[in-house]
Amino acid sequence: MGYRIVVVGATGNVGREMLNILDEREFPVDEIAVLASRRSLGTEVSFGDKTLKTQDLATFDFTGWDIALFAVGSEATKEFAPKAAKAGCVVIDNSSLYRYDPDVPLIVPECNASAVHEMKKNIIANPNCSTAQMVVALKPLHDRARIKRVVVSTYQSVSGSGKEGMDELWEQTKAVYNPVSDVPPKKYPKEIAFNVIPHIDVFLEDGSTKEEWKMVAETKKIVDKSIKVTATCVRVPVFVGHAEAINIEFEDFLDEDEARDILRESPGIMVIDKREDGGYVTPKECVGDFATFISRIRQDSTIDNGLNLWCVSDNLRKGAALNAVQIAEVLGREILKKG
Ligand code: 2RA
Repeated sequence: MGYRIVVVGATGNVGREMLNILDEREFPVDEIAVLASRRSLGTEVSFGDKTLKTQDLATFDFTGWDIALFAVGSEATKEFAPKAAKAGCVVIDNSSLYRYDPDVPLIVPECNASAVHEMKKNIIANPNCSTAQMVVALKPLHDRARIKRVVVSTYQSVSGSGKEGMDELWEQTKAVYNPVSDVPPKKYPKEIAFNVIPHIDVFLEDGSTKEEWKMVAETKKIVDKSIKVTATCVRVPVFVGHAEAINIEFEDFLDEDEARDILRESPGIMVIDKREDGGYVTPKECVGDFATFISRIRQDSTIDNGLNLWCVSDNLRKGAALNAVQIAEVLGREILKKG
């Protein structure tokens, strides 16, 4: 016996990946419903070798359904997630709405799977894409040598901001080779083609952006509230795949070779780390993979207990859809126990 699953926001980048990953990981699905806003009503989406027609989120009854994977914005989540949860359907939400709610566990299964037992609202939150891949790498190192401080610079692909972001990069790039057609910035504050933009989400009082604040707050909630994090989040002209340059300061010295061995043995991680041409992973190579790739592991000799590493992952997968499905797998094993 399997689960009755709902995918909310099934026509977006993340919703479609959720369907792909449910199928690829052979999640025990007895029945599946795909929901979309009225605007996308009736759109067909693939689930394995099936084609499903989207139903109207506004009128859908979640009663009798086991798990709802939400891949819609905070506004729609705010309206419909409580309804689903009240109807007895566990919500796994990819928006930022519930991530900082003390009554809602924020989960990356490789780090804190047991937090599923802390659910108080029948809702579980999925972390921000840039956080998810980073904490997969931090957790095993923190368990070995306790992390004091993390300095991270991200190189985030345009798929993080949805189809519009991808379309803008595509149109602006074409326009560079076809001067007659000018494509002014719309989704982003400045041109993204052949450029990088040090601004994701809104600016906060202290001069950081909300995307950077998310990495700080979520790392503390998922791994350890004592870890100090400072982030600079940058949008880059890449379609899919986030990359991060991570500098870590530990309480105790951790040798680079031991760090490499720990990461090699850790769940969800693939270490590709050779000090030669091409001995590292780039975003282009991570697309479609489940792994969080780690390269460029090396001591930071400017401080006593420092380490640098390079972290790359498919932001639509580990950064969103895969992590959500992995939470559903834990939920099934630990709580719902069907399937
Ligand atoms: C981004 N992390 O990359 C944000 C939302 N997915 O745009």
